[in-house]
Amino acid sequence: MDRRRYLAAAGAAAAASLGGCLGLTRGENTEFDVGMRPSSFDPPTVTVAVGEEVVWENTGTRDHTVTAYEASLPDGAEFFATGGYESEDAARQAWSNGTQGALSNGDQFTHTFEIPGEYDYFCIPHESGGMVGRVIVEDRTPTASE
Ligand SMILES: [Cu+2]
Repeated sequence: MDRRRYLAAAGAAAAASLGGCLGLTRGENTEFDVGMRPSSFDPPTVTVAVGEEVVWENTGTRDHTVTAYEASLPDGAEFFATGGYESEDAARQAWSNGTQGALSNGDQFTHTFEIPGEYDYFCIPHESGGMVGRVIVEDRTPTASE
């Protein structure tokens, strides 16, 4: 290959890898904030500002849930769970009645956090394997990068 061709190819490769990096930054072409491995959330902890939305995506092949630990919710905060259940009990019940509320590969779940504080959540089928996560909601204005 001649030198010009080589440089063009190298440039395209550099641009592609740079794009991959930017894809992981919140707000820069971000498709989701939290992915899912076979038995963990990735990353397990995310920090957002009040009023921001968190997007989960099942990036793995096993079914998972995103289910809030009701007892961990800050006062006045809304319960959240895949499947739209209104309580942790209802979500657990629905899962045991035929894996209702499951997020399959490529499915997304979003929740907007309106009350500051720490929110712990888990995946029902993999809770015993330690599949838990936390959303920290800070009482501040979102920065431009978010
Ligand atoms: Cu899971």
